[in-house]
Amino acid sequence: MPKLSNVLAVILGGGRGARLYPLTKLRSKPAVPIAGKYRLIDIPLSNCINSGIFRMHVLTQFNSVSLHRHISESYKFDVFHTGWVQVLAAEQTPTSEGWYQGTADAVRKQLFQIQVVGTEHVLILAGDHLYRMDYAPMVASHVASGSDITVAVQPVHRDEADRFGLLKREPGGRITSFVEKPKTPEAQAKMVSREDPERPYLGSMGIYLIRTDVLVDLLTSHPDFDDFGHHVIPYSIDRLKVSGFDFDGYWQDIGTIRSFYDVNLELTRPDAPFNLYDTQHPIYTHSRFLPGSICNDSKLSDVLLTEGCVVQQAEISHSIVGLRSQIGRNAFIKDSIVMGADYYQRQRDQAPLGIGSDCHIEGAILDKNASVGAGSIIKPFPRGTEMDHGDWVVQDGIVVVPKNAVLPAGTRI
Ligand code: ADQ
Ligand code: ADP
Repeated sequence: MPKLSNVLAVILGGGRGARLYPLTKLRSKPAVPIAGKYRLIDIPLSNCINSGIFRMHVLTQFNSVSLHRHISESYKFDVFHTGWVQVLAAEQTPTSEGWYQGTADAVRKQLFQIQVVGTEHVLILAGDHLYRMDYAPMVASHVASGSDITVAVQPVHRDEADRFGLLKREPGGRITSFVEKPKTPEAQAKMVSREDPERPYLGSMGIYLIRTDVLVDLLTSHPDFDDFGHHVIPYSIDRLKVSGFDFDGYWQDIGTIRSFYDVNLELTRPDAPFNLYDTQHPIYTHSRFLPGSICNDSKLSDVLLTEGCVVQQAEISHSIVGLRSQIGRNAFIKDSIVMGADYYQRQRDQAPLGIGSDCHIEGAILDKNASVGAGSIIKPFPRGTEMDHGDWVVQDGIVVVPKNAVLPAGTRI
């Protein structure tokens, strides 16, 4: 087995985060809360730690205070350990103007920081995927096959061909053709490579293991390559040894409000495809020392209830109830993500945190520290509806109440 200490992980923490707006209004994408108590960044960081990769860079556009605080307070390696997690935010330097232009440009702008670590390989990961993966077999396959680049691959459903980089492989695993998100039926038909009519394509998971010298050479000699999927991978397949590594576990892209909503709510079922209760491969996060949750005279079914909540005479189904949530009497909550709060009480003259009494909340995402006044009603819109009301937003039919928002009593959405 090759040594995992020879691999540096580089996690792409997101561009403008437009597809997850307004969850990204006040924070960078990696800091978006998931499953009631974690943040998106905890997923790839935990996978790295559980795989034995202890050096991680997180590239992000926003020098977000909450991301820095989360990482520095949650990922403290002990003095006998050489690991670290470093946030590298887009910055102006003498040689570059700033803002990352795309995934490859983000890596290019931090090449110096990547090279100084001195590992032989760089593992490039996305910051918006939910999956549990041991990267060690991928590293072993990459080294054994002598590949310059190894791409993690999964079968792709016939309806999703335009969302992925599709590829074809020869029997030894080498990738022979690659098309980034083909839009036309003709272009998609050319990429069929599997017998299964439901999942006829093989797609890139956007996870790349690259020899460091190859990465440096590719990005410095092609300053116009801004994106891995559009530029680096298609260019490399004819000129370098690029292989596909099969990953058959659960894996979901959560880059849009709709996929974020669906994937979170799937976690409310005891047989959820992503297992948060795997003690061998835990998902790490900030340890908060919160008390247990109190549920008083309430009815809960398919609810992922986290710590520090107070639920009073409420009826909640198929929902996530995040940290420190306070839910008032006679509230009805269905198909919703309630992210909870950073604290229990606001200043004395401000609206109380949480969901007031007699509220009806359905098909919504309530970001942290939201205050929903008593008797408010929120119902979902038809799929595809987009609206920006200011105090709340509708994305693909899902009502999103932004962080710190205050909805007065009797609000109707
Ligand atoms: P997408 O996921 O659509 O496709 P992209 O939007 O480039 O690709 O995002 C990849 C990752 O990089 C995401 O985690 C994103 O947040 C992050 N990212 C994007 N722009 C960034 C920037 N400027 N700075 C920092 N991080 C940034 C990719 C591949 C496809 C593949 C899918 C699988 O291009 O070939 O099939 O992933 O999901
Ligand atoms: P979360 O539950 O969102 O992970 P934390 O448990 O880290 O948040 O902290 C809860 C809140 O307490 C933070 O959002 C922030 O408002 C405040 N907080 C925590 N640590 C600090 C700190 N070091 N400095 C200032 N505020 C902090």
